[in-house]
Amino acid sequence: MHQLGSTRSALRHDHYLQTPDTFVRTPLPGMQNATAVVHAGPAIHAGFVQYTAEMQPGGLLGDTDLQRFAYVLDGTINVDENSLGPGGYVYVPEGEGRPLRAASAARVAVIEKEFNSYGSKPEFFVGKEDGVSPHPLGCDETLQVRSLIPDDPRFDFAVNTMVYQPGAALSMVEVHVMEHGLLMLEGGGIYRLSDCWYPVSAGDFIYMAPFCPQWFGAIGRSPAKYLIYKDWNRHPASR
Ligand code: UGY
Ligand code: MN
Repeated sequence: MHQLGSTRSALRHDHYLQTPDTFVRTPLPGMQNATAVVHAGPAIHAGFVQYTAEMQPGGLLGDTDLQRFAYVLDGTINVDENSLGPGGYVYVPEGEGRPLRAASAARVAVIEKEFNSYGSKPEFFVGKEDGVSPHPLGCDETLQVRSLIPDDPRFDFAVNTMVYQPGAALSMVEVHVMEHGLLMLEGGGIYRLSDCWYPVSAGDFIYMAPFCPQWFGAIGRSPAKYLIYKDWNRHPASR
C-alpha cells in the first residue's frame, strides 16, 4: 500500500537514509537468479560499492575484479569448498573473482572496493561472526564491537558489527575522515546524521560521507545491532 508519498528515506549532501519501503531491485552483471538492492557506489561519490544480494536457491553472484566482502544475512551460500550460514562472511582479494553460489534462498550484504595497496595483497579468508571476540567501544561495556576483518595494515577497509544494549549510545558525536556504509541488523534507535535526527530500525541502510557528524542511541527493549563499513589503514592523501 502506498503511504501517500511519505517515507523515512532521505538524501542529504553528506548522508542518506534508505529504508526498505523504498528499495528497488536491479540485476547486476554476472548475477544469475539473484537481484541487488544497491545502497552505495560512485553515483553518490562513495569510495566503495555496497548492495544487498537477494538470491534464489542456486543463484549466483558472478566474479568481480574488485575486492569483495560478503556477510550472510539469511540462508546459506557456498564459496569454493566453504559453506556459510547467517553471520558467516568471506573476503575475496582483488582479481581473484571467486563466485558465490546460494545453497538456499539467501540474502547477503556485499561490499566491493578497488584495492588501495599498501604492501602485499591480503589473502582470501572466511569467518564466522560468533567466532570473533567482542570488545567494548572505549570503556563502555554496553556497546560491543566485533571486527570481522583482521587487524592487518594490508586491508584498506574495516567491517565491524556493533551491538548496543537498550539505552546504550555512542559516547560522542563522531566527525571523521572515514566514510561509512551501515546496515541495521536488529533493533533500532535514533541516528543523528549532520543536523538531522532519524528514527531507524532493522533493515535500514545509512551512508555517511567523510566528516558527516554522527551519533547513535539505542531505544527499545532489545539490543540494536548494525554492520558498519569504513575505509581504514590508509593515508588521507591516498583516497
Ligand atoms: O567505527 C566507527 O567510526 C563507528 N563508531 N561509527 C559509528 O558507529 N557511526
Ligand atoms: Mn564512525
